[in-house]
Amino acid sequence: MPVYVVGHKIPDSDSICGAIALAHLKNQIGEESVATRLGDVSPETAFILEKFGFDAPELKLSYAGEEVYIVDHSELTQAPDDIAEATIVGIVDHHKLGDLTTSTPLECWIRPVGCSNTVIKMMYDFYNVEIPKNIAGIMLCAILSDTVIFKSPTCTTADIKCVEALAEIAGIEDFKELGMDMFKVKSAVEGTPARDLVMRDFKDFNMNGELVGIGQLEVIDLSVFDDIKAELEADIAALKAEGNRHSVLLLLTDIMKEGSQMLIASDDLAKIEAAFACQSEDNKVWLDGVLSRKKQVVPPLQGVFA
Ligand SMILES: [Mn+2]
Repeated sequence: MPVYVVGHKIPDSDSICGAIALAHLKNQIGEESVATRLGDVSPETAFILEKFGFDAPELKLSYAGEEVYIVDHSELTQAPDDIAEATIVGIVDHHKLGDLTTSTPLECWIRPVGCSNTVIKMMYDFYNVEIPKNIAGIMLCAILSDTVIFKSPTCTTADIKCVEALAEIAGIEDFKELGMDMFKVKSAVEGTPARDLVMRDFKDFNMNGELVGIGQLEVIDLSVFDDIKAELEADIAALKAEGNRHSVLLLLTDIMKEGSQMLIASDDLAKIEAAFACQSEDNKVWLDGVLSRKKQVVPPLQGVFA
């Protein structure tokens, strides 16, 4: 039976490209592996897969009785629903350590770098396996996406060196231009239903027993939201009312101005304001310099929920 290599729910490019890249590596070292996914691929990921000639990994939601290698998360809320009935054989990640646990020993590749694919490149180097051109291409794109073309505070020297090495393998001369092409795809939000945008890159976090959902849309100019911001605000309020979340936050990130407008729907607005030492207006606030959910948004929230 193969090991299924799977990223988080509502998969982003790191989760999809990472699953493909890691499954390839595992197959090369004699461990039969299949890349899978927990949801639809985003337009950005579709752009990457098409550019380098890959199909999306197989959609697979249930893993009971299977062996699983987890990519790009270690949170129960982001893992397959029946992960407790699966055997986790490994985790490759670059987020804070979550609440997944195991009953058997496992392999862990967790590093405080900008992208899981940077860690996967370290795994290729460790096993001395050559990275095929097209896999180097998708890994490079995932790193440019996660690090916002190196602008994110999560970006490290290791990520930059990794992109340079992968660009060499993939034969990509201007990787920054490729990065901008990806963010242009991400910025095409017109005509997409508000709920689809809210959920496009959405993660739930268990904050000391309270569920907090945080979505993020990274674009090259916030004016793309001018006509739909009211709909987005109404939708996060509706999403909160439908479920059991304490708060739903949506980050509208301007990658050129390097900051985010946060839309807030919360049972306790003052608590959210306290996390960021800010004053919101109409449930909105501009957070200058904030690009990273994992490094600049989740930790201060965790602080106020502790
Ligand atoms: Mn990632």
